[in-house]
Amino acid sequence: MNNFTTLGQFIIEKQADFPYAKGELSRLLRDIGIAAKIVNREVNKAGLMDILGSAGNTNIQGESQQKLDVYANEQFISALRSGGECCMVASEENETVIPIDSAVSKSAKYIVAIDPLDGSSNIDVNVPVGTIFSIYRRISPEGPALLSDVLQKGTEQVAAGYIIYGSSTMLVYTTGRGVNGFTLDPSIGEFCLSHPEMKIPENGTIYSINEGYYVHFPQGVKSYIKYCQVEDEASNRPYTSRYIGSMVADLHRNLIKGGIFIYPCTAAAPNGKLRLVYECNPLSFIIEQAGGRATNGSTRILEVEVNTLHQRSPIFIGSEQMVLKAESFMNEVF
Ligand code: AHM
Ligand code: MG
Repeated sequence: MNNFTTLGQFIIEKQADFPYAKGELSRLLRDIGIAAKIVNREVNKAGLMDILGSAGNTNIQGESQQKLDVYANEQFISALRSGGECCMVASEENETVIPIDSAVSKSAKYIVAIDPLDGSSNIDVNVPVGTIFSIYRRISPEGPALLSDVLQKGTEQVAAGYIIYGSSTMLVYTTGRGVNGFTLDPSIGEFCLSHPEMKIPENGTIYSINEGYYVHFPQGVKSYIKYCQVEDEASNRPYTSRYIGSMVADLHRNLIKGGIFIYPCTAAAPNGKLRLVYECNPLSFIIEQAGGRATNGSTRILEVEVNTLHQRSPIFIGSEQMVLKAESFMNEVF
């Protein structure tokens, strides 16, 4: 018998860390894990099937939606609906929140914000894509959940995680007590603990940013990029540039190897591109729990006021020393 821990076993063992927990959060995480396996199956088949390609719709951000986005969105929502532990879902793919008012979910106390398939424009070229999720406890006392239940600051997250559909499929999550990573073993269909207590190196040599937009970046970002490219033996510069264009994959690599990911504001996108609620906050929670740092250039991402569901934010995230260095350039007066 192999000595491995499955995601299901791990979640149940960890429930003991929360003395008052009744198992609802554990069940919610388990539901997300099950939906992830279903989505993984379809993502793996993408190159073979007609499912590949644009569904012909555009999402509310005006971006063309791939069929797999729609599929993943449906799978996660339906898993959360039938699981009974979630009373409202907020998704990148839906303009407004999706209340779940089935008989079982009415009294459920958790809200899930999700980007069901991040980086989906990469699917047709076989580059890793990801799912990002964030879990909050509802704050409204009773009745149908309210929009304000999901517009909580990132510090209020109960759990967050991502799934990377890559050369292996992994689920990485935190409940605020460190970060653990599980790799899907396709032969048994289980996520197995492969990366216990993940820690991001305090410093690194990889910077990830879409340098194609260089001319549109704020001066602080331009100066930091130049800093990364200058030769300096003591600090291992020049650094390596790596940008997949699929945030989960870029972040996952940097989490393991050490690095910084930046999506700043640009002239055309004054608040950056990435969304606070279901992209920046969950990934920042994970990176902080792994010992890293995440800010918008000056303020901790998790403390940014959330006003709207699809709010965007610039982000500087990764190894603590690298993010601090980038911030120091952002704070310079030019
Ligand atoms: P999406 O949510 O529409 O897939 O967009 C998010 C993705 C991130 O995964 C990635 O880091 C970024 O967009 C890439 O954007 P760009 O092509 O502007 O560099
Ligand atoms: Mg996205």
